[in-house]
Amino acid sequence: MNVKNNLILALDVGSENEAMEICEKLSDNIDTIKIGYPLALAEGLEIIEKLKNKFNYKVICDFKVADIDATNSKICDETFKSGADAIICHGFVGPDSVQACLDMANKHKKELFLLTEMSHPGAKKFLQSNADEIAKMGVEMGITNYVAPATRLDRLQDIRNIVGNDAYIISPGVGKQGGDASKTLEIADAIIVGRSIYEAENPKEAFENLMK
Ligand code: NUP
Repeated sequence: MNVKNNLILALDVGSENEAMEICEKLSDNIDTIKIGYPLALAEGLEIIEKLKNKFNYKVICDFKVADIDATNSKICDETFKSGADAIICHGFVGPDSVQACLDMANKHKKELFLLTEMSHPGAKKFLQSNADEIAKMGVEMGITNYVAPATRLDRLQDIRNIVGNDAYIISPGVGKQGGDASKTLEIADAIIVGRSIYEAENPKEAFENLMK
C-alpha cells in the first residue's frame, strides 16, 4: 500500500458529518484513512463509498476480524463488497481463521493486514507473549502487511525483524497513546493517528506538528 505522508488517519468519529468535516480539512495531507467500529456502526458500511467518492481515499477497515474461518470469510466478503481496500484481522485466532481472511482478500484483489501485538497497556497481559508467533505465522502464510505498536518501539523492532524489511508495517499508538511519529517511522512504513488529529482544534496544524 502506498500511503501519502506515511500517515493513516484513524477516523473514529461518531457521524458522517464529523467525518466529512475532518476529511475536508486534511484533504491535501492524507490519502488513506482507517475506519473502525465507531464510524461503521454509526453510519453503516455505506460510509466507505461516501468517503472514497468524495475524497478518493483508500479505506482500511479496522474490524479486527477474530472469528472462526467461515464467519471471517463472510465478514471480509461484506467489507470488500462495500468498497474497502484493506481489512485488519487478528492473528491470535490461528491460521485457519486468518487464512479465510487472506483468501477473501485475494478473491477481491484487496489487502489484508495482520494485527500482531496491540499498542495499549493491556496487550502485555495475553497478546505480547504470543505476538512473535503471530508474526511468524503471518510470514509462513505469505502475508505481507502487518500492524504493530508505536508505543513499544522495541517490540515494533522485534516484529520488523520477524516479518522482514519487505513487509509493510502500519503502526498505531502515536500521539494520544504516547508514541512518537518520527521514531516509529524509522521502523514502521506508516503511522496510524486518530485522536491527536481529529480531536485537535486545528486538525491540519496538528497533522503538521506531528510530522515535523
Ligand atoms: O494495537 C492497536 N492499537 C490501536 O490503537 C491496533 C489498532 N487497530 N489501534 C487503532 O488505532 C485504534 O482502534 C484506533 O482506531 C487507532 C489509534 O487511535 P488514536 O489512539 O491515535 O486515537
